[in-house]
Amino acid sequence: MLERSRFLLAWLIITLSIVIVSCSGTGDPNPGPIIPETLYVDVIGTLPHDTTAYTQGFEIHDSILWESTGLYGSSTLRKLDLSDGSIIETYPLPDTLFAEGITVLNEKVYQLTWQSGLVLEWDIQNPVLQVSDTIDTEGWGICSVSSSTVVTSDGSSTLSFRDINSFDTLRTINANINGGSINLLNELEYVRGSIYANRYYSDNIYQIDPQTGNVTALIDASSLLSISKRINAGALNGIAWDPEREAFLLTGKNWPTIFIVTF
Ligand SMILES: [Ca+2]
Repeated sequence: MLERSRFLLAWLIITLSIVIVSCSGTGDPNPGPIIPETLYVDVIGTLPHDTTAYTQGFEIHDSILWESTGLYGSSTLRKLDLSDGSIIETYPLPDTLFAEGITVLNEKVYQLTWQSGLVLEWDIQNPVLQVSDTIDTEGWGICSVSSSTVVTSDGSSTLSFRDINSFDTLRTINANINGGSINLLNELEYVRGSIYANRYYSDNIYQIDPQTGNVTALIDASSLLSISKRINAGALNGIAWDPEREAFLLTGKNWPTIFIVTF
């Protein structure tokens, strides 16, 4: 009887030990997909926007809102008043160029073109069109991430980090959610260590880790434009960070409004 009790006690200890070990592992080796959080836009103000502006690039520098507008025959660089959205100056491009994204770096506006391979350059004090460089991809969006590096999009899920002096590609990342690529990335903005990209034909903005390409948040901006105002408006395309308001300015191609929002 004593032997049987000892055996049962040993069996109980071993069984409990197995249960404890199996419950106190170092973590589930396959935790499953990580779903980035969805954020929504909170509108804190609006500015009027020119409905003839086929917006391709949007960036604020020294309290000036710079805008690039596209299409052959009507592409421009524009200087807008950040307080009321009015146009201060318009700089037209040749009819053969289709303007795309812009970024301001080292007192110059760099402007991409869609399929010509040309990168344009404008001095912000005296904007006169100059060709800065060429790139071997389509030009869609651009933002500056340091004093020497810009990031460009080309309509795919690839974001290219480029040297500002040569526009040579230093490295690329693939924007993705759990390995699933997010293509059609268009206008870009770099804010506090994250790249924000809106996706063509959608009302989604993706917050992207510049090291890994992982999407860290999805911003649903579908509430911005009412159905009645969408009739003559195109896709959301335009993200500019306003450091004074600590807010994003969002607009789109031929939208009647610039929305001042927080996420
Ligand atoms: Ca931008």
